[in-house]
Amino acid sequence: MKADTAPLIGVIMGSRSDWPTMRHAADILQTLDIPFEARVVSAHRTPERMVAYAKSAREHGLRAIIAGAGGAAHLPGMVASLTTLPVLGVPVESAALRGVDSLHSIVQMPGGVPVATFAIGKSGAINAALFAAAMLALTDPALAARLESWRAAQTASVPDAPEDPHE
Ligand code: RP5
Repeated sequence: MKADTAPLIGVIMGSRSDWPTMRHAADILQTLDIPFEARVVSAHRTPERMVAYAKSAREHGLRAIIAGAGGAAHLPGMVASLTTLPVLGVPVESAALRGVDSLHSIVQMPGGVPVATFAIGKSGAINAALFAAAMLALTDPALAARLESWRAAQTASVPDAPEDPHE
């Protein structure tokens, strides 16, 4: 994003190893021209960075936080415990348990501290960004139009046959 554009969405992740998944969220935000920032913020390895980030997120101008983590994926829930901004959790696919551990860690929040939880991996990252866009579009008609165009282009890109008859 342009350096002079204040971010509206924070894309955070527990490790640089999560970036191949979380970059799909960043790509969607970029495509829809939504200002965002991407940061590594680990619940376990950098807990004080996590607390500072979550506590300052609203005054920093963020409207929502997309948080991805894998394995013992406490980041989205811990961030949600520290802010009332919407937190969108993305379970990153782990090597040992293929992300089912991440999904269960993120989705099973106690009543009172919500995390909107998406699918494991790339689809979850894409949909978290689209969901954040839909939230922002409620009060931004220009963004709503861009989101409509993105969906129309997706629809137009789907072929109606499984193979090209000319191949
Ligand atoms: C989690 O541990 C991260 O979100 C990541 O998905 C997982 C593994 O991290 P690395 O060991 O690859 O840094 O905190």
